[in-house]
Amino acid sequence: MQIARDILLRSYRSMRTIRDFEERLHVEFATGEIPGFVHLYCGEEASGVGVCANLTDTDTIASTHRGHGHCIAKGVGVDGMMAEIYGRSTGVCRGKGGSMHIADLSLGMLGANGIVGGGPPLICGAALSHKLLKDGGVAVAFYGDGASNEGSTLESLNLATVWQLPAIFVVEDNGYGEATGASYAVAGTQKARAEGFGMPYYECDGTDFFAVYETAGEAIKRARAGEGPAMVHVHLSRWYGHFEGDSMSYRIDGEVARERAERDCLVNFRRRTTEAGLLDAAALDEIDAAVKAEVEQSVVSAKAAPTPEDADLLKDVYVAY
Ligand SMILES: Cc1ncc(C[n+]2csc(CCOP(=O)(O)OP(=O)(O)O)c2C)c(N)n1
Ligand SMILES: [Mg+2]
Repeated sequence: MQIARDILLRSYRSMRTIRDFEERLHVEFATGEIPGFVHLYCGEEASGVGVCANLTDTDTIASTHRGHGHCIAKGVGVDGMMAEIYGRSTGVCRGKGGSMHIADLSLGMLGANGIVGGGPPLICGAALSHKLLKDGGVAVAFYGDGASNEGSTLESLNLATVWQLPAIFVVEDNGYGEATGASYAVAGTQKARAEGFGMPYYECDGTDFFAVYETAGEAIKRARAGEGPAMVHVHLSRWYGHFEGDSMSYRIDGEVARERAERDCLVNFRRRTTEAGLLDAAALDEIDAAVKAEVEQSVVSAKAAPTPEDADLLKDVYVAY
């Protein structure tokens, strides 16, 4: 498949932005200035970006507790995100959502979610709305191998087929739910689950942007054409702890180092695009430098921004319909 140069450049920029944003948060979180928990998406960048490169602003996504990457992939700006994670009033949710409830409805980013298995039901609602409004939109839920065991997820697979929704279930399988291995905790296979609910199953290497883009693209294309839901099972690896502060004693020696050395989506993307003459290294270097400066600036701005006023405590929290 030939992918347009502008999509390649935009996708590389998105993956690089996620990597730098998360690596920077890893450092910043350790200072104790960031409230709450953060769960980093490093190592998983090609999944969110490969899926979202097939989406428009009309399409909707629901994310997880590990949501920064999905936000960036859907186009949310790093300034508003960093300020949000710092709990500042300039944040994309005015500092009231934080890392685990960061959202930007104007871009169809329905939110990170502290409830494991919370995203799949949300996209059934969003997909039903796309279907009834006939706006051509598709709704995508990202969820983990752990969340794949939640009743809410299994009910959503059922509902999506019953209602023939333009809904895509992206299982981001990093092999662990907190410290529990998927090989221990997940019975049967994701494929059997999808097929058991009557929807097609796709799978791909989540560290290969091209594989994710093409595989998710097929599922999204058929959903957009009114052919119903699908599951996309993405195999990937998380490079940091479940949350920042997790010592990862449950991972075998050298496991993460090997993943970093052999399955780095950015390194693989650069090698593939430059060797094939699709992009030149200078263009990628330019993106690297621009993103570095952008992320740096987002930290400076976030730290300088005010926290919300006490008087605004209940504003922007509840929506009256
Ligand atoms: C309903 C619910 N149960 C349990 C938790 C605690 N919890 C937070 S993240 C997590 C593991 C999720 O694993 P997975 O879905 O594989 O996502 P990953 O962290 O690997 O990205 C658990 C059990 C929660 N937040 N919500
Ligand atoms: Mg997991």
